[in-house]
Amino acid sequence: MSILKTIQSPADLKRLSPEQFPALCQELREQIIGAVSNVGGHLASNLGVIELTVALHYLLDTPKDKIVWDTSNQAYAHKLLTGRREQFHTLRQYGGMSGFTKREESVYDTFNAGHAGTGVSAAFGMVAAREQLAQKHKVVCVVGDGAMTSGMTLEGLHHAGGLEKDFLVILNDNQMSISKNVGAISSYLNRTFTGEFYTKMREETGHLLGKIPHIGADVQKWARRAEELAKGAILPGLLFEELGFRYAGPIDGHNFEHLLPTLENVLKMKGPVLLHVFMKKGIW
Ligand SMILES: Cc1ncc(C[n+]2csc(CCOP(=O)(O)OP(=O)(O)O)c2C)c(N)n1
Repeated sequence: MSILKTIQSPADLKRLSPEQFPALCQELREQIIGAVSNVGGHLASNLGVIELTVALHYLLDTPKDKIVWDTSNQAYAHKLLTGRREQFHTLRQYGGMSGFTKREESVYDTFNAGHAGTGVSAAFGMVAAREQLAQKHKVVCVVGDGAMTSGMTLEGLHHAGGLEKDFLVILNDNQMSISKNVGAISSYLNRTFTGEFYTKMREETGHLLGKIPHIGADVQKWARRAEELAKGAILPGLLFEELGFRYAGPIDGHNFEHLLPTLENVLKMKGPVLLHVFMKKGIW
């Protein structure tokens, strides 16, 4: 029985148990591949953010809480979970659904995007409006590593980091723009550790330390502290910390056991926070 067909809005998603999410993600992938095979579109970017999209709509209270998808070439799963499954076959066709987010199309689409690099500034505008109106909702911007190299993204981070209002930026780091990412920020992000290497190292060290009788658990605790310090030195958090953001992550963007608790935590944090998530473009 299809899980996706039972979801008319994120309220239905909240009724599922997280154990059902992998099966739901599989259905989302099948729908997206089916539609893109017919009409073309941004296949790889969309397959890469499916777990993140499910986790965000599960934890946030959209449309009251706002999600801004930078460029919005990766919003197909967002569209499928927000009441547009039945029109999905009209994607990118005359008179049909847009391939990008479009406010005229849905209350869940917060910004008419298409140009890369506009998301952080647009989302921070929504943060500023919220503060003016003394409202309480959350604002989350998902921005790719390609768009992170855009001047407007850096202006947005600079502005948000200086004003210290609650704002979550999620860096969707798949090490790819439309083709391989280039330039200084891209090499900075990838300089020393890839997410896979880092996660593996952390798991293996923890596992080995835990095996040492009597002292294993204590050593593990200290190793975790040392790891936090080392992370600051070897991972790219420093750039964002210097811009006034608290840096969290990196985490595996395809693993709900990492995604859900981490997102839950960062959504509770005060001030500007950047969560670094590693994704694989085109993952099936
Ligand atoms: C200003 C601008 N330049 C180029 C493009 C073409 N374009 C569409 S998607 C994309 C890749 C963006 O990469 P990234 O931000 O890493 O997001 P991903 O697709 O990897 O999730 C580009 C360059 C665009 N939409 N806007």
